[in-house]
Amino acid sequence: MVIMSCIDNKKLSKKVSYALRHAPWEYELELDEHGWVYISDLIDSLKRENPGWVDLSEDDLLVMSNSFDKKRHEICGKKIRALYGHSVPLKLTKEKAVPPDVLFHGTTPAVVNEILKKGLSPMGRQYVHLSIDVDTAMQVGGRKTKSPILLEVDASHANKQGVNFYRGNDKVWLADHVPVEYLTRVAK
Ligand code: HQG
Repeated sequence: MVIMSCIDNKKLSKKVSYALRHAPWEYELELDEHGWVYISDLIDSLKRENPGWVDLSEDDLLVMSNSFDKKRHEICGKKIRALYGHSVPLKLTKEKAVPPDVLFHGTTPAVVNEILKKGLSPMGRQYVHLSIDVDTAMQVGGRKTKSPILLEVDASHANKQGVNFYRGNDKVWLADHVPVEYLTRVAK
């Protein structure tokens, strides 16, 4: 027998990202220093908030987190965390990692000149978000403009000269700040 789940994975993913990236306190959750919370606590809170999710289970979260090309959440044992995107006040501890030689950042015409003066800053989030390839970067920029601007990041030199990088998922890398000397605007 095939059991059909009526969970809207996109809606659930957005809610989980909101709780784990931006406002855990609204869900009576406290992130540990690496961003983890107990899945059972998250589920209890989501059930209380949304009558349509009274039967929400750990399996539903697992299915949701595996149902997108973009891996936003990680589940390990009894815990879940967002892999990137955080804006909570206490900065999460991430392990430094050696990035690919080149990374990309998609942005908007409105802010590109500012970035080319001051470098890439995290703005409303804890880390700058970088993409592993051009297509991903253009999609990220395309969330905000019809004409995304592509920046190439010389991650290899930046890293050798002391800029810290951290792994987000297989397509997203994070950094604290990327100085302008490592950025090149690419015509696209
Ligand atoms: C810009 C989504 C002015 C930066 C995406 C960007 C990504 C500056 C904006 C992830 C600046 C911040 C993150 C400076 C950077 N002056 N503007 N010095 N430095 N900026 O949304 O990278 O689908 O916080 O170019 O796909 O756009 O939610 O970051 O335009 O992976 O999973 O400031 O969020 O993932 O915007 O996107 P954001 P982002 P999800």
